Amino acid sequence: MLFKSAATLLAFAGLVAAQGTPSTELKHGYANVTNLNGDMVINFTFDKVEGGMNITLTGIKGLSTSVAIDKAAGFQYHVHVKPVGPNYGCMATEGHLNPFNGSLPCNKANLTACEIGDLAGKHGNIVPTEDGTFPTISYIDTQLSFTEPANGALVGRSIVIHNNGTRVACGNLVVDGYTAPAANGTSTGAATNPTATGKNSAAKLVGSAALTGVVALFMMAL
Ligand SMILES: *[C@@H]1O[C@H](CO)[C@@H](O)[C@H](O)[C@H]1NC(C)=O
Ligand SMILES: *[C@@H]1O[C@H](CO)[C@@H](O)[C@H](O)[C@H]1NC(C)=O
Ligand SMILES: *[C@@H]1O[C@H](CO)[C@@H](O)[C@H](O)[C@H]1NC(C)=O
Ligand SMILES: *[C@@H]1O[C@H](CO)[C@@H](O)[C@H](O)[C@H]1NC(C)=O
Ligand SMILES: *[C@@H]1O[C@H](CO)[C@@H](O)[C@H](O)[C@H]1NC(C)=O
Ligand SMILES: *[C@@H]1O[C@H](CO)[C@@H](O)[C@H](O)[C@H]1NC(C)=O
Ligand SMILES: CC(=O)N[C@H]1CO[C@H](CO)[C@@H](O)[C@@H]1O
Ligand SMILES: [Cu+2]
Repeated sequence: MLFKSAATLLAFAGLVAAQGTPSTELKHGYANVTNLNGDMVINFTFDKVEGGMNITLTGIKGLSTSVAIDKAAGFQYHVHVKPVGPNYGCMATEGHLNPFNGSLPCNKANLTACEIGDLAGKHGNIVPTEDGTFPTISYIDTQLSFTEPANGALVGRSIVIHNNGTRVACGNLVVDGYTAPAANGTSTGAATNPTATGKNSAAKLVGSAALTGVVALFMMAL
């Protein structure tokens, strides 16, 4: 019991340090996450609330047992550091949002040890259903912010959905009041390659060079 409280306190202290001064301007965002055909879809909304970010997944379709290779673990999803690339290449999104060098798999009992962009690790994978539909999923994430920290903010990022290592759908995070760089993509493609949830400790907002090498080094299947 005592140990548990101590762990909670530590985690809380970590969060306070991580979040910094909250923005009073950016409050709402969304990500329209799809595959190429639009038959695999999750609509994400992000609302800044007291205590963190209210993340809601609606209109979920296409995440069915028939398309899932790994049916038991289901679909993982993360905030990735870069926007979706030309032709909606999900690989262009590079690795996970991970400014504090968290690790995989996420230990839910100690969120400070998780990658902050590891939404599925922190809040649960989406285990496929037979018809691929789900009721709305909603939770508060205590670590994510539109603006903080500068190298780990949500603006300019993307969301990627995986199954058994393959990137099956992706979409840019669009934040009201923040002008994202021009997107190159027009529709989302399932990645042809398994892989690639690299650690991105050096991630900066869009435009960071020198990242590719880091990602390549840390490539791992998920
Ligand atoms: C969101 O994705 C769905 C499915 O691909 C598409 O029908 C819809 O037009 C998209 N909306 C926006 C605003 O991109
Ligand atoms: C989070 O968003 C959902 C969907 O909009 C809403 O139903 C829920 O009340 C919100 N929760 C909080 C704590 O704001
Ligand atoms: C998903 O979001 C897009 C853009 O906001 C919207 O056009 C579309 O109707 C939404 N679909 C569902 C099923 O909620
Ligand atoms: C994360 O790791 C990188 C590379 O090893 C290091 O430069 C950076 O200071 C680390 N950041 C934190 C918050 O520990
Ligand atoms: C939680 O994780 C952090 C970062 O890895 C670590 O420093 C800390 O000791 C962990 N706390 C507990 C209670 O395990
Ligand atoms: C779009 O493509 C151009 C030309 O390849 C590139 O300079 C730019 O960085 C790309 N933008 C994004 C958001 O990927
Ligand atoms: C359940 C399942 O089919 N898992 C597969 C995931 O992908 C690896 C290759 O990366 C296969 O070896 C597994 O069988
Ligand atoms: Cu991912």
